[in-house]
Amino acid sequence: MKLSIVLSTQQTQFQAASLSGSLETNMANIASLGYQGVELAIRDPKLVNMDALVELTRKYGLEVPAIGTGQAWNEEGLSFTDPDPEIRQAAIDRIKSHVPVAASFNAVIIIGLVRGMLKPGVTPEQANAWLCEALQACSRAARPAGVRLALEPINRYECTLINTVAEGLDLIRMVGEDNFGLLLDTFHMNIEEPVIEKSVCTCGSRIFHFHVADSNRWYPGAGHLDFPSILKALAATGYSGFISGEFMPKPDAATAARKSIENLHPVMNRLLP
Ligand code: LER
Ligand code: MN
Repeated sequence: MKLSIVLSTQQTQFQAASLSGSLETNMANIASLGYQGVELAIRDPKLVNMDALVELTRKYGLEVPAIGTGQAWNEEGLSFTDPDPEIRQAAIDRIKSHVPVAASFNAVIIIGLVRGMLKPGVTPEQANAWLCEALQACSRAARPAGVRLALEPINRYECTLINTVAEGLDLIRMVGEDNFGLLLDTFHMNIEEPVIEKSVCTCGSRIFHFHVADSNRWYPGAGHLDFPSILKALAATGYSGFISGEFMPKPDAATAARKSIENLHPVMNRLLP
């Protein structure tokens, strides 16, 4: 397991994007702190100079384990479950447009809030059916490039569809594509899961990516989550991917990024000597 941290390629309203601002300065800082990867939040691949981005990650020796896509919902309202079929199609097309980007980094595509929210007049059954169709279309489009998609169960206060790991696993069965799995986030799990370690274990090989923040959404170590126990459960599933820091920039972004790696490194070294 390796450590990465979330970085937005554009200005964003999302509060827990751990770092934002000048890409190059941030990548230099991330690498100098000892992170091996950077998770990139990209609203629209059309708006990003991919060659420059690939060059920057190479320059600082950073892998890109995952691409975040939630800004397409936050900032443009694109959603897999909107009653307007044009908006649903635009959301599917947007996620498909991330496939070449993800392939060039060997990254997973994160399905966060682009799943949408239940809108008035839409039943949960209808929303789930639209969600399933969209995920099948995107997973099938990603398969030839060897790209995987990871849906993140998001807590009930931020999202009305797929809040828990159990709901995520039901959706995986409905979608029926083996390049579709879950992204688990300790902040959301602390709100929704009765026992975080048990849910990690149940999800097993369907864990395609992992976010860490503490109970208060500050850096790990600033709240009351038991990271040694959670990461031990994660290691026991055979997960060998990245653990990605996604927390509030508190007390400031640089301190949070430094404290997170200072607190997690000893835990990981004990687990994987
Ligand atoms: C994104 O990874 C996340 O955790 C959500 O809170 C997005 O709103
Ligand atoms: Mn997350």
